Amino acid sequence: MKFIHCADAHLDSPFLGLKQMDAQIGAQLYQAPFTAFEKMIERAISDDVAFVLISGDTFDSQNQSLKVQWFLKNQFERLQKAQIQVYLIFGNHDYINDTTTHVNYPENVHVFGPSVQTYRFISQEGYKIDINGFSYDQRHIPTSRTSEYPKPAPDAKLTIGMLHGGLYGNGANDYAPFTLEALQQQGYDYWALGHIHHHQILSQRPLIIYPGNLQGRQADESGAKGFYEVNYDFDELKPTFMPVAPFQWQTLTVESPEPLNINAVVAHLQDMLIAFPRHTNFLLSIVLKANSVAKEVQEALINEQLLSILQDQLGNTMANQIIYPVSVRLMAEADMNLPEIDTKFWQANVDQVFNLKNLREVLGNLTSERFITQEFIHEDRLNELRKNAELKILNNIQEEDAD
Ligand SMILES: [Mn+2]
Repeated sequence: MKFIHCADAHLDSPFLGLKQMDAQIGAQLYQAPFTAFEKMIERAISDDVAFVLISGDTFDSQNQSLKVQWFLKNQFERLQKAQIQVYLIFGNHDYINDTTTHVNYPENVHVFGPSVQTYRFISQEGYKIDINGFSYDQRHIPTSRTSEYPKPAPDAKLTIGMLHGGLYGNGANDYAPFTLEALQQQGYDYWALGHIHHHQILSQRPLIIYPGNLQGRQADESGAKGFYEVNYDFDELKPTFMPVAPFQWQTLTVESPEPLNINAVVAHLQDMLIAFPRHTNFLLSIVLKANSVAKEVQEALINEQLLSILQDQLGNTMANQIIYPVSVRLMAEADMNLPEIDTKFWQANVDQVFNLKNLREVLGNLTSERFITQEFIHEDRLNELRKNAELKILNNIQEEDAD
């Protein structure tokens, strides 16, 4: 018997913050989470799995759009035809509210409510499998919910817990926090987690697994994305990671001993791309690391011509594969060649100038728009602003030196 465990599909993600992206590639990227989900469904059918566990954040937004609901209904109907069950919890992104659920899902879909509940699945062989879980009914769940999960039933062959949440760590955790020990001591065989977008096996016995998202949404969600297919021979559980993301985010660092000019940047990148795998598309965050960077490259970084050039140059190198730069920046530690006194002054003051509070103040009333807050009140934007300011200062200093 097999089952699939996925999470964090984030269907209908707007993919914010991608500047000057080619419209066609942008459209494919928007479609990518849907494509990844369809690939997962195809795999479920071709491998004849017994059921699919979906551990939250299937929708990107708590306004579960009709478009996504209809898409899911169609996908779930494909599973229904193949007699595959679906167990679905909602997470902090798609938490249940009064306006949720307008589309009726087929009968093979079992949705968990806000209290922990149990669905029992009977395998073809007659084994009883219990699946426990709950859905978010609010954005934040600051208290642990693990104590609400029932002990395994004596007649159950296999017990699974579904949980959208985060490990207790250093800071606050508003997402149904749990400790590894609590999950391990529950007596379950498999914990189907969701919420963290990086796939990882937290524990082997019992298996406690984050499948990660089906498609990375931004540069820091790099690497392969997909789901786990779990083989169960009624003795042991064997999980296998299955990558399905049409696009993979990847950071590429261009290192050069010589001053980096435009020819060197392009040549280094083209060399690196030769070794790239061909099975998926790549969105590149390019980082330039060199002792010095030619002035025209610095200027092209500021006015973003460099990104345009690299998109033109690298975007069409491979047939049937997209390798597309989405950002290019200097490495933070890059030697800016600032006079020492200036560097000290800059570092002492930079945090007082470039912080989220100031950014919010600059944007004023605009921050009442949620999409503006999401797009601009962000560490990434602060870093960009800071880098651009550093480059402008650097350029002015060099011009002064030249005078
Ligand atoms: Mn989440």
